[in-house]
Amino acid sequence: MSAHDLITENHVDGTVPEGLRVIPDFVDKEAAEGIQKWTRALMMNSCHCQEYDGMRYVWCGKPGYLEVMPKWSIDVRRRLMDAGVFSEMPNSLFVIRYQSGASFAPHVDEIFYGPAIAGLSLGAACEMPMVHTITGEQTRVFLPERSMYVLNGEEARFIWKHGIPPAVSGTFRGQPWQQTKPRFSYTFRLF
Ligand SMILES: O=C(O)CCC(=O)C(=O)O
Repeated sequence: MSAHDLITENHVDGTVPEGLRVIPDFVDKEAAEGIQKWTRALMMNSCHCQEYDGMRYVWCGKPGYLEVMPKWSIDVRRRLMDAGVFSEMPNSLFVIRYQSGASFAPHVDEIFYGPAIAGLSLGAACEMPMVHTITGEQTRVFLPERSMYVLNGEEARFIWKHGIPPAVSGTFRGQPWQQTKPRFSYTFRLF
């Protein structure tokens, strides 16, 4: 078992879908602050943003070219490529701000989004449950602030749904967590 497997297992309660990885501290505190500063400015400009059920979101790069990919993302995207998650630099970034209690229904990302999805979490921590589309088996995934999750490989990417429930607090492996600030997610794709 590699260190990577152990890291992921610490963040999963249940079966680990093949191709799921959770990498804590993917960005350091200083980088996280810079990214959040950029995000706050972007989110204030409402002509770039859309709203849905407590979520405010923006696509950067593909699709739509609402914004060019941000400068800070170059390092993150390069590291994802170097880690073998993507074959090239991801060309799409989907940024979401979740207000307290906002949720994203369980789903499998469309096939045209490519074989890998990677998501950075900033602000509040959350759980991202996964559900097997055939057996209904559920597994709990915990995403701390500054962690990166990766869904690639057939199982994690296409056989298990993922989503963000409206929970604002909970206990994961005996550790309580609570959202006292909004959560921001940054989803990278190559398509
Ligand atoms: O908030 C998240 O990290 C999940 C985002 C997501 O599921 C998606 O963009 O498809």
